[in-house]
Amino acid sequence: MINVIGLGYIGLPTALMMASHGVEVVGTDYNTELVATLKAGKTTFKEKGLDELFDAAVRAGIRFTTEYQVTDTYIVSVPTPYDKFSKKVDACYVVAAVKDVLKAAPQGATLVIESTVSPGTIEKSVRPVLEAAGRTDVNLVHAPERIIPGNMVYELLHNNRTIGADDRAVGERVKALYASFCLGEIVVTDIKTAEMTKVVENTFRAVNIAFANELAKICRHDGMDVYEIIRICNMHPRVSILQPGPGVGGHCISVDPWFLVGDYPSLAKVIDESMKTNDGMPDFVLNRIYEIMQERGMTDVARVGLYGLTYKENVDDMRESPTLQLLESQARHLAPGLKVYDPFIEKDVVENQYHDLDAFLDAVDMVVIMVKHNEIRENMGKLRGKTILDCHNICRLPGVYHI
Ligand code: SAJ
Repeated sequence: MINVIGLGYIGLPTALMMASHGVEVVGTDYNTELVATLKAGKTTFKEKGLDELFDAAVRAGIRFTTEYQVTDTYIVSVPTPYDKFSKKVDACYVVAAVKDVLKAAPQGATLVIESTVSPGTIEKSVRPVLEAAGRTDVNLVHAPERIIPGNMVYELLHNNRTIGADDRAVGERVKALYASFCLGEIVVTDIKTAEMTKVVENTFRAVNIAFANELAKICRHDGMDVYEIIRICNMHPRVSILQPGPGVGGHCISVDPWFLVGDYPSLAKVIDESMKTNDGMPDFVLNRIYEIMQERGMTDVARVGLYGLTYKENVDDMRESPTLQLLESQARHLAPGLKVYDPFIEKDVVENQYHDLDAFLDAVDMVVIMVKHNEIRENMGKLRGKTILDCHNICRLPGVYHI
């Protein structure tokens, strides 16, 4: 039996996937409300294919609880934020979960850490917990996930994976467990290499996005079309530039690269600058809003609406969302009153938030497309007559503003 600890964005789909592929799984989370929701037969976030996967796992017998189980294999999938001051990974949730696992784990159990951590974290922060508890019998493994929100179920099945272990035989055993559902190639390596590869993958993407964002600023400065330039450059066989945008959110690309800056401050220069560039994008958009308002003779901020609150399209996750960052910044620089709408956010989370697209559009003269949800792509006709600042280049009509 596998006990998956942490039933959030990664732990839940992983537990469901294993259960629906014949593995006996118990999912544990300290959040009683979350466990109650799952027990009541409902998923806790929206994701393509998740409800179907949930039903299959329930039919296969998955159980949810707040209790840690006595079993031979644990998978820990809890958040790893970064310390805003030192930029280093904050492994407190992982350490707390490991301590609780050790209370239940029998001799020789295997403890798989899925949470993203900086290279050396398991050695520095997790192994000492085992040693202090006299539990060096427990096998430590790192199995970072690589799935992308918005396409998690497909990617869980098809992505290649990395398993880091002290002992090759243990690594191979855990590989066999993931191979119960994973169709991709599974590489077995050591723990520190596995830790580093995961952080490097997200850092690569962050730096590439920062490059695109910097190009957007250069092009804006001199009236060049950054999207056309990137499109043409990407026709070169060895060039593949990502897209500029209103900022980088989520709990991965906007967080993990900081671990390297925190651990190697004098070495991680490009990474540091890239993260600052990405973090500066919401302010850049705010400035664009202000410029466009002036150009259009608009004076009332309350007639400007931000479309999208989530960190990216077609997900309901608002962590580190560029829109939330922009609103925070706006509170400092511009009169308050921007209107906001997101079809994926049902609860009221910010002021002046709408829950109906038509009502939102009626209330504003200018629409800033912060997130390219399918809904807005399908309803561009409703924006006729509005001033549009399209931060994602989904509309190339004349008169539409871009970043
Ligand atoms: N973004 C841009 N321009 C782009 C692409 C993305 O501005 O060209 C922005 C998005 O709008 C969003 C942010 O970047 O705000 C991050 O979105 P994303 O779709 O690039 O990535 P995440 O954070 O949802 O998922 C990433 C993925 N990592 C890589 O692709 C290397 C995923 O595979 C990881 O599993 C995930 O992080 C994670 O959990 O670490």
